[in-house]
Amino acid sequence: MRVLCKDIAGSNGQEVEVKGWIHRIRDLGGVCFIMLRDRSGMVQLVFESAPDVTLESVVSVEGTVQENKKAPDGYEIQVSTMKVLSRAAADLPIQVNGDPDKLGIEAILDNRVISLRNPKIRSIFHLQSNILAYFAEYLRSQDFTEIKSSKLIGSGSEGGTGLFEVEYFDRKVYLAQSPQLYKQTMVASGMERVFEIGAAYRAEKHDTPRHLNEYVSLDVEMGFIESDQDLMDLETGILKHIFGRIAEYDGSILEQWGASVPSQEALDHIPRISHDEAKAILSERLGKRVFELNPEGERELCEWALEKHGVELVFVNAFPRKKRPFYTYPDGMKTMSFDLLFRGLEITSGSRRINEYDMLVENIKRFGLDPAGLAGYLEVFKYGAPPHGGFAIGLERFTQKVLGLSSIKEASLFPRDRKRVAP
Ligand code: AMO
Repeated sequence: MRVLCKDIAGSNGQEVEVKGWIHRIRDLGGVCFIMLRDRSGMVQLVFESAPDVTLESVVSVEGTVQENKKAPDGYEIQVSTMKVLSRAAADLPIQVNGDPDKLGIEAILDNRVISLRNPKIRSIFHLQSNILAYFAEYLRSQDFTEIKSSKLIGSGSEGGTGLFEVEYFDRKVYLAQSPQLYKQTMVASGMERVFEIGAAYRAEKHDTPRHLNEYVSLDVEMGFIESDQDLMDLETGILKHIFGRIAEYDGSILEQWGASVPSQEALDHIPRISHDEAKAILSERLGKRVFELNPEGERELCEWALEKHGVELVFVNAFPRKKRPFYTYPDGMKTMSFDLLFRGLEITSGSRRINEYDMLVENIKRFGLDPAGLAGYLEVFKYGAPPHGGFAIGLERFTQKVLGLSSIKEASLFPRDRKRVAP
């Protein structure tokens, strides 16, 4: 019966079968060491002479476990038989068993699936899978229901960012920029508390280390809130849970990347400052008048938060009305909205929403939009919608910042940017 590489340790003298990929071959003449890799890790195989096999071939091996202090985990397998299940061609497009930093992002993405054979690169997506589980786990514990809304929409929700048009039989629809309007209506449906994990599409032309044209949005929407403060409380709870779980279960991945997560104590002290305060802090620190929060400002504000509050995150709220989408609840000339910055990057936007029909119609017009185009959404607010709000965390940005990846593209399995639609 097959055992995993990680389970070899301690089973001295046992006959085992392991299956996996050939990671490294070291032929010393008279003895040949091969590292075999499976999903759990690696084990050293010992042969009397070099077998006829290539790097990355898939094999099935039988042999006896032996203790050997010089072997990577203190144990190795003396091979009796090896079967090649799938022979790899010798011209590997990238080196799998080297340091991923030496490969370069374009080579990694051009050869995405082969690049994932490298355990360090693959670990990004094991962590991402866990982040999704921790996010859902916390929200379910708070009585949130998971929804899946359509990604084909009739009108945009996030003014200022482009839409991808899709031919839909005899008319045009768009790829969803966000599940925004659906998640709000689900609060009004009586669900009260919902979350969604799904793809979001942005037809933005920039090519930056923080933008994708398709990303995964972790969306939350909650009814019966008073203000954006309730939402920042909820997001703090989510982050404490996710970071706590990562620290508990994903230490080996953090170690591979030389990364760490904020402590539970630090997360109790995330500062909440207004957009005006943020600009004042930045003007003072940068020695020039700052009018808006740009990437340089986001980095500097996180430095400030770390110096003053001992935490690498900062909430910025009370953005001006014109800077936020039409659904955002106004508060004088400002709004009940916020962003969360983490290690120099915006990872979340959120707000209380307008839940009063007349106010919503008026605001839609104020933004130069046509209420008729949003009729289905608007109708919901005519018939009883609670005060509510929510936010969205970008999965790839979050992963990027947890592990310290230099580009967001490294945190997307199959990133889509202006040039890349394959693999
Ligand atoms: P916003 O447009 O700010 O807000 O997006 C929320 C979060 O999603 C991520 N994100 C992106 N990640 C990668 N590439 C992109 N092009 C990209 N655009 C956004 C970021 C960002 O903070 N409907 C609102 C959310 C809400 O109010 O509930 C919205 O979509 O991490």
